[in-house]
Amino acid sequence: MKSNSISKFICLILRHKPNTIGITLDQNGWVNTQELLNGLNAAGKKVDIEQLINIVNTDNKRRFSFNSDKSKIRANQGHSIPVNLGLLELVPPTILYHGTSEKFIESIKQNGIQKRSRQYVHLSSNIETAVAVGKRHGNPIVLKINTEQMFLDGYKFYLSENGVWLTDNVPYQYVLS
Ligand code: HQG
Repeated sequence: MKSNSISKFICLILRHKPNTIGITLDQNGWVNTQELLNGLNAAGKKVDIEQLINIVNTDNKRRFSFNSDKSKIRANQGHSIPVNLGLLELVPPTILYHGTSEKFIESIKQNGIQKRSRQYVHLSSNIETAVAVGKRHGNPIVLKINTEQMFLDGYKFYLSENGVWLTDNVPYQYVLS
């Protein structure tokens, strides 16, 4: 199978639907690497350990991590199932960006930026990433967030292993433009 489509499928398994291939994640989001490979192959997604290592090493957003001996693997962020990633709470940059679509703006004005089906609201430190994220949903809009003020007001921020900033929700009053 092509690496790109297998990588997307692994993303689905490790973030949202592990039971599609009959596996479960532990409470920290890890699954035994061999179990993942067995499940993928049984589901007709042919992949071996070398390919999997290659996917983890070359993924453009570093979406996955192995543990130190590669006996376990997990997604670095983006989950819709509840897992505890042991994320470090950090002081955010003064400004972060959220990419969304034009069609969500009215609702965001009313309700703030919500995590929807995921565990957190995803924010990025650069505009280009936010544009790309927004494009996934339609006509992209980039919201500039006053994360400095949010932090001063007690909101918590986490940085994932692959550099995505995460928070629980962003009330609209913190959107600068
Ligand atoms: C929007 C990708 C209506 C929100 C990216 C977003 C990211 C609202 C959509 C990661 C709303 C949820 C996550 C409200 C928020 N009313 N719509 N009140 N509040 N929304 O896919 O942030 O490539 O769950 O703006 O890079 O787009 O998969 O979240 O448009 O980091 O690794 O509801 O996924 O990473 O969409 O993307 P999503 P997201 P990967």
